Amino acid sequence: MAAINSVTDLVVEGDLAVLTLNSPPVNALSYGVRDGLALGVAQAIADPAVKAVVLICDGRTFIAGADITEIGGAHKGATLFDVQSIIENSPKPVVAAIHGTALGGGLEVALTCHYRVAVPSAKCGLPEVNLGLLPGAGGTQRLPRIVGAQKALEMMTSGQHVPAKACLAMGLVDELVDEGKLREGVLAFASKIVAEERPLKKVRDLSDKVEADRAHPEIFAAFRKAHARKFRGFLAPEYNIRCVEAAVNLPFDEGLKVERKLFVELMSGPQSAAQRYAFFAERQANKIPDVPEDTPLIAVNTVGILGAGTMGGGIAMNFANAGIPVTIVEVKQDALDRGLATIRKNYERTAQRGGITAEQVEQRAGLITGSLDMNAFADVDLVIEAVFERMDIKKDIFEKLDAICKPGAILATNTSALNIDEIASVTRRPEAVIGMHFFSPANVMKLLEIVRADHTGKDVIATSMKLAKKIGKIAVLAGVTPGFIGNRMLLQRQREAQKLILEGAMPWDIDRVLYDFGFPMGPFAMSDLTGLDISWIKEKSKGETIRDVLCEMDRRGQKTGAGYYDYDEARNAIPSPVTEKIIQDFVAKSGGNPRKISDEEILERTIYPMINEGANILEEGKALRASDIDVVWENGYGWPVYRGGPMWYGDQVGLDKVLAKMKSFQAIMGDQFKPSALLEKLVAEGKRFQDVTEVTALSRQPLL
Ligand code: 3H9
Repeated sequence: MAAINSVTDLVVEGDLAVLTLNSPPVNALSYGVRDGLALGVAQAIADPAVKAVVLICDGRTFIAGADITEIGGAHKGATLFDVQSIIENSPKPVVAAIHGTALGGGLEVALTCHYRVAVPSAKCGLPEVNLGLLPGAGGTQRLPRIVGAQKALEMMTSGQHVPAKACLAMGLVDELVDEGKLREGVLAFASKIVAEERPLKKVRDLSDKVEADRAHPEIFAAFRKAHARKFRGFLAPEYNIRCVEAAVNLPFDEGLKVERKLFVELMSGPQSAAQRYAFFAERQANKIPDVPEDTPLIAVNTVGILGAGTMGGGIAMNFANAGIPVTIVEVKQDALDRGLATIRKNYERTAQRGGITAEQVEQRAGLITGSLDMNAFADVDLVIEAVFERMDIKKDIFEKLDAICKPGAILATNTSALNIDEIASVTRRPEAVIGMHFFSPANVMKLLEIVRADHTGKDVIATSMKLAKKIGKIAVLAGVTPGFIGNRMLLQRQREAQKLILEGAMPWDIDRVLYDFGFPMGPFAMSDLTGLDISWIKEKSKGETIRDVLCEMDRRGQKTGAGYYDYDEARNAIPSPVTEKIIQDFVAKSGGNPRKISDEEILERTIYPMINEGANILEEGKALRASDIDVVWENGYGWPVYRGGPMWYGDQVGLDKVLAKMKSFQAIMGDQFKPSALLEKLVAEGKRFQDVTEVTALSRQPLL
């Protein structure tokens, strides 16, 4: 085998040249890979013995895209367009051999090859939209020419990874070969096209699909309308759509120009910067400085869950979905039956929507069994407690679990606020105790806060982080502190939102500002959805808060047809004159002096204290890094990903501005706005949250 460079090899076998890329972890199109491709294909073309060229990758995947770390940076070596032009204009057929994932620039390279072969487990996609981008190497023009505008729109705006079988059906892949036999399969395929003297198929020259689409311009308006809610606030989906429109309406090279212009605009804009940051932040969150990659893992083949309520049931579904059997224990038969019935209903609903098959419903529901006896946990590898948030109850349970569970089992609590060190203290094995804070609905929400207590074992942490990935969650490590990362910061926003309505803003003013900022809904609409009476006790209510008054009037949220808002038949929220009057009376009674509050103040009052609290959390070592806090907010609380998370947002606004505002609020309203010492320090040193690379108490290393 002849090395082209450190990441590319070329070998000639008979009349076929095989160009192999090996650039771990994902064969991204870094400059070395681009150079290797350009030189390798050129060399194969120049070799008179070669009749066709095969492009194949070593390692876990075909090319997974451009190297995201290089995007927006200075250019080096051959461009991707040079590479594509050499491949597409090759006088000898070039065949892409796909395993793992052909994504983004990777699929775009494959689309300049004349044929594509894949193993059944492979997937293809253009996920640039998730990075706030569009496929910028001709993908927006070539994909619609193979699969048509509708499918191209779906793939490009969802970023979905399409399984090889579906790719074959839509013509994106020419042939599937046996799993594990990609090399043999692609060589046989290449020999066949040489023997049959098949033509050089250039995707750019295909026209039947786009010509047919040209007669149906209405598909674009319909597509925009159907996805308006999902795309709200994001630039990239709209730009992807415009590129497909260009593919349908313009000659190939003109379409490429549109693609380039829009790509450059997105690449240099703030949304893509935030989304690329979010991509790496999510991956970074898995790295825990004092828990190395090779920490031995505990095998988790069975799981026990205590509590069959909404939370327990949702948690159970995650494990069943991943093929892990679950035993749910409840105190009473009717509660257990209700819990299991809800799980089945949820699965059936997913099946009705086409998410899973009827067979999968049975398979998954079948993995979840119920019991009334905690002794059923004797042999499970992991128990997750999901009962009431009361310390005395939790302590009692953990004492029992300690007595029942086998040595080595992980004992987790789903508490969202209680002190896990205290819970662990009642066991003889505090090293086995950890927090697994799922978010509601637990089978849907991506975030999992993994809470490390004082004595939690490293193997327990490493296992919990890995397990989170296995069940499709995004895990972030937090330390023990009231509310952990997410809820501790949320409290700041809730407090300010409640204060603002006593100062003159209406709930819908606050909701509108936060909705326009990009949250799926504001805090008051959220309260109406979850119910105002959560942890409200009728007998103890003294009408001391707006919420008390609303609950006493039986305005407890959507479930009672009214809360902060009124609701029409279709559950549309309507600003309520009743609530407005309640607030006005309340303010008048307490001697308040309502004033006009600007949108700017609403935003700063609700968001800046959260950023400040994030700084406190970071400083206390309850989060490892600022980006972990951002991952929590994006995946657990609906922070718009195109704004990167509260800490990233703080950096963009400028920490000096955030600090100055906190100080001015503090001067008027007191120490709830006391700036965090870390915020002060960063501003004094001209640094950002992103510069806080070292971590604190969580891994027991110094800050900054
Ligand atoms: C693009 O192509 C633009 C073009 O259209 C236009 C150009 C002109 N670059 O996710 P994992 C790293 S945009 C750099 O944990 P998995 C990742 O950070 C790109 N690094 O593995 C991680 O590093 P570490 C379009 C990358 O098995 C390691 O690889 N493509 C890239 O769960 C393992 O990643 C995409 O958006 C990259 N492109 O999932 C695909 N990709 O170990 C993005 C990964 O240090 N990638 N890394 O933390 C993915 O979706 C997943 O990584 C993949 C593997 C599915 C491939």
